Parts: sequence; C-alpha cells; structure tokens
Amino acid sequence: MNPMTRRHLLLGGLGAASAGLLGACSSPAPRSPSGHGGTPAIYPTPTLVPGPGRTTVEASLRPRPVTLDLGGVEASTWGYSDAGSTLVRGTAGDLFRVTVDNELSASTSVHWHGIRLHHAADGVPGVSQEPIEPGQRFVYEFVAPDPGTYFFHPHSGVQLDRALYAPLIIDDPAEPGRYDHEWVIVLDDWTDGVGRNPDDIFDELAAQDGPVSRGMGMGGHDMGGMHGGASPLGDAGDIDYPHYLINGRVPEAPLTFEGKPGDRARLRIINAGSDTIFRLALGGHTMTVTHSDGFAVQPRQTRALYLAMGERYDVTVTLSDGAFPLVARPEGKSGLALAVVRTGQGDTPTTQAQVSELDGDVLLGTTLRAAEGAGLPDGEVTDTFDVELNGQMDPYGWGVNGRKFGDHEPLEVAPGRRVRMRMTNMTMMAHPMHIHGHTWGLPGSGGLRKDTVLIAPMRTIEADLITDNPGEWMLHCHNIYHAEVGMMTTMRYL
Ligand SMILES: [Cu+2]
Repeated sequence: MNPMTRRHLLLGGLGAASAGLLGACSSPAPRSPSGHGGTPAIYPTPTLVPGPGRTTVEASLRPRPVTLDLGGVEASTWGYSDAGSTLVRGTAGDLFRVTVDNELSASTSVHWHGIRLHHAADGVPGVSQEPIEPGQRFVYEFVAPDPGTYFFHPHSGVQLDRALYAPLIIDDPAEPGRYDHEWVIVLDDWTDGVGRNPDDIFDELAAQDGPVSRGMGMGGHDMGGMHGGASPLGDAGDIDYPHYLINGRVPEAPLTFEGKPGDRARLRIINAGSDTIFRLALGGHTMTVTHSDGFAVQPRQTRALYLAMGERYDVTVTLSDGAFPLVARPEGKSGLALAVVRTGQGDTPTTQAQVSELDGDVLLGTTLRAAEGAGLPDGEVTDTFDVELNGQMDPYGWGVNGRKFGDHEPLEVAPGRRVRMRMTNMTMMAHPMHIHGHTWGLPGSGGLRKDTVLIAPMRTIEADLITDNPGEWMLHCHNIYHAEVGMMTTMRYL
C-alpha cells in the first residue's frame, strides 16, 4: 500500500475534529511541527519548552543513497550520512531540533522510537504529518522527557530495513555514571545492496494477501526454511538475511571494543533489525541488566538476553582478562552477529566462537521488574481494550483484531484515563508490539516500563498507559514487514 492510499484510507476513518490535525500538516513547504508559521498547533505543546537549565540540541539528517563498507562487503543502500548512521544525543529535558533534508528518490519520515513526544513530531506519514517528499525539508522539534537508550528510523514503508536508523541517547542528569566505558551496540539484519532489496521482499510477501481473521492463524506455518530448531518464541522471522551486523559490521570483520581487566562497561544495546529477534551474550561474562526501553529495572544478572525488534536494553559488565566474543544469534535463523571485547592477550574470536551462554537461560524482558520508583504509578484501570494479534506466514498476512491497517478500528479513548491493553497473540510467531507517544507499565511485571513488548505465541500480556498526550498514536508490530502488511492500529484521543 503506498503512502497516499494509506493516507486516504486513514482520512476516511477520521472524524471532523482530527481532520483539522491533518490539515494543519498539509503544507508541503518546509515547516516546523510546532505550528510556527501561522498555523496554530491543535494540541497543547508544553513539551516544546525545555526543562530548567536545559538546552537545544540541533542535528541534521540527510537521508540519501550511500555505499557502506560492512567490513569487506560493500552495500549500496540508503543512510542518514555517508557513514550510514548518525547518533543523536542530549539530556532529558533538552529541546531537540532535527532538520531532515530528503535526498532520496522516495518520500520518507523520521520516528523517534520510544520518546514520549508531542504528536506533531511523531513522524508517521498520514497520521502526524505529510510524507517528506524528495527534495523537501522537515524540521522535527520535541522535548525528550525521559532519559534512556532510544533510536530513530523512518515510518515509511520498509525503509528501516535499509541503513536508515541511528541511536538516540538521552542522558540522565542524575546518572552516577559508575562505569569506565559506554558502548552503544546496534544489532541489525542485513540484505539491502547485497541480497534482495527490502521493497522487493515486501512486494512478494504482500502479494500473497493472506487473511487475518480473528482467532488462531489457520494457514500452515512452514518450518521448511527455518534453522536452529524450535524456539520458545515460536516460528522465526520470515526472512533469511545474508548478514547479521553489530554496528554495521559483518561477523568476518568485527569491531573491537577495548578496555582493561576489571573495568566496568555499560552497553546500550538496540535491536534495529526488521525481522529478527536476537539472543545476545558476551562470552565468559555475566551481564547485569539495568534498563529496558530506557527505564530503570531492578538489576538482574543474566548470561544471555533476548532483544526483539525495537527493544533496547542497558547492561553493565565487569570485564575479564582476554579477548571475548560479543555475539547476537538470530533466533531460528542461521548466522550470527559478532563484535570483540578485548582487554588483554588472546586469539581474536571468530564466527566459529562457541558461546555456551547462548544455550543456557535467556532472559526475556517481561520477566524484569521496574526499579523502585520507576514503574508506572498504580491506579485504577478505567478502560480495557482487547488487542488480538492475528495472521500467519502462509499465505502471508498479519493484522490486529482481525483487520489490516487501513481497515482498522482505532482504539477510541479519552484524556486522563488509565487504559489497559490486553494483547493476545493468536499466531504461531512472537510479535514485538510497539506503542507511540506513551510508555506502558506492565502490571504483570511490577509496573515495568516498556514501549516495545515481545508477546510469545498464544500468550496474553497486559500493558497499561495513562492518556496524557493527545493525538492519534500507532500501536503496531515492530516486525517491519508485519507492520507494513497490516499489523498496525491506532489509539486516539483529543
Ligand atoms: Cu509481528
């Protein structure tokens, strides 16, 4: 479905009140989302005022065709800079002003994944803005209220499956920073420019036009193309990628992170993959998980953890003496992503490295608990919505509540409520569900804050949020192919 078709479908479902929102964004000229330039903002925009003593962080993104060296593998793709990626960093309470100049041949957008920002900066074409057409500029302005590890990417087609993503780090002014190194680790599944291109993959899948009726997915789930045996997360992703990357490098040419024995390292780990859940471990080490999707958790030790698409975890680790593989194994697929942590002598780990940690207990984020004071505050649930995840691999089709996006029924809510989403996965595959503009608290996990929650097959997860940020907000699977084929809906209130 092209963006225009989608926009029209969406407009058809919108009431008169919110049509004004789209009207406010209809100017094709470069504009600020804050309503500068004469168009009054529809929503209150207190979040455009920086916090006390905070500053403005300016950044520039130029999405464009680039050729990346993945480590002896050249890939023609689309990126935000010649290096592919452009990290954006500031402090909680800062005003971010990011200018996007679209040098692509396709329209694009930028979504600030996980940030509780005001609606006009959310970066969803057809919902919060017009697409940024080729040659156009769009300026995003928002205040990031919560510290943590985030990232950004287009909300346009399957562009995320190219190199159009980068970390967004929001520092905590109160962070004690008791570590010697901070490493940002980005995981990805890679095909663009070396295998089939993401748009072709999507077109082929979408052409199957499978049903998404309510109840359990009836289509056979063909395990024939899968590898690695059964996973507790059900069927693997839909796509076998030629490469799996850590920080843009194939495992045959891994990056090396250096330290000294006894150093403490903080790893901010982001799964920017489009169709791949990873198990991650640092060989020979135990990690302490400190944050999930930006928010503090009760510290938990583990030797391995799962990262679904769109999830982020911060871990700390005390480094041993030697050279160690940092590995991310794609769940249910063959291959792996690799980096090296070196503090001393030792052979450089290779793709043949045996990392026994990956085959032991693997931590699933929903088993974490919110840190003291970091959970969503308790309160009485005022509205409960059932959100059923439907679909199957063959014939390929994915949806929410028996409908594909465009034909979806928005969750209609009101401001000042505590909404519970009871999300049930009726399919044979795990789906990372992502909410925009809000951070859930999971009542089953002590109020754990998450914006991306992996839901295993035939499981139900309850996720609460407080409606304090008016707008129409996406709720969708972060498998980008599932989302684009229809596994998205919205929640809206004025
Ligand atoms: Cu999905």
